[in-house]
Amino acid sequence: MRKGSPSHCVALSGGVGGAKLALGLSRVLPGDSLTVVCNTADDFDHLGLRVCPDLDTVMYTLAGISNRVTGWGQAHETWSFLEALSHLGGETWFRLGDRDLATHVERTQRLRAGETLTEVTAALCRALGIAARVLPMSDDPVRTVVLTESGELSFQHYFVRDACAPPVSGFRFAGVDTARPSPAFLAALEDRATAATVVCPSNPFVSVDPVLALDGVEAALRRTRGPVVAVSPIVGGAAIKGPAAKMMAELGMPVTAVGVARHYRERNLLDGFVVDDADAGQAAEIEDLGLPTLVTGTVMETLADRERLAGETIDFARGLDARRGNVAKAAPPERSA
Ligand code: FO1
Repeated sequence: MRKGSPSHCVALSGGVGGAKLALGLSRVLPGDSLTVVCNTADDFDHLGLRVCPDLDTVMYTLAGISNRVTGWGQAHETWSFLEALSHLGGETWFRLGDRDLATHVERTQRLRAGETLTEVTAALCRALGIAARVLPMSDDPVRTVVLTESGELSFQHYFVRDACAPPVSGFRFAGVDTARPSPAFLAALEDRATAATVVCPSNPFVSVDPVLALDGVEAALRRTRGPVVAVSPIVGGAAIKGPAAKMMAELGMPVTAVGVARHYRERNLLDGFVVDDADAGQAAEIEDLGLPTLVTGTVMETLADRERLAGETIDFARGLDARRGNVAKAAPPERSA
């Protein structure tokens, strides 16, 4: 799957951590050999505009215009719109920069004109000069609802307005029962040229699970020709960014790479798992779950880190039962109590 090879790779991604690995993958694979499927359950309508944070983080990262300090939004951003809105007494808890605003305006216009989110995203990617294919998980609305002690919160109210403070007891994905996965997403998984699927180091509960919850996705992942490997978002008992570790603790799970591996393995979705050197001591336990495990540096500070991890992850996937073909994956081991 190195440059020059015809093989294709599918990456499932949330925001920041996923986008970093997607960038690495985009740089070690030929331009048309990567499909990045983004969570859209963080999306919401704000100030009359459709905001798609994970799609935008991935797009901006692949286009080289992401804000590396915040992890979301664009670099070299200005805030005139927000300041003017504040002056008028408008809602400013969710910060839309001037450049970023153009994306939401253009997306909203196109959606209102009847384009699908897949079509709009393709147009935005073309305009930003992105070679990889970036897809929303669905063209239909799915919205994460966070279950907390004090009731249900919409995702952005939980995440941004309340700074992830309320303890969580679970999640539900409103709309997922009727939403269909993006046809291009399913086609990519079914494509015989797809040699590997990478679950990026994104939040398992609110970035990856919404994708997996779409009708037909788990079955397509079990059928896809190439191995499915996940990179742990938990390193040394903490999340690199975001509330994944806090959520695991609140849900009563061990805050470990093993905890993440179990979460996916129980659904029989993975063929391999990647953990950080800091968690090398957990590799044997993950292997005991039936998951071959690669131990390597997964913290992506530099571009070189992203490229190295991407290259190692696809080499690892390539080394996993490349002859599996359409044979169904083995059943997961019995759950331990
Ligand atoms: N995250 C914040 O913590 N504060 C913000 O004000 C904020 C604004 C924002 C604007 C556009 C956008 O695409 C993303 C934005 N995010 C912001 C990130 C967003 O909440 C994402 O859902 C999370 O990063 C989770 O992926």
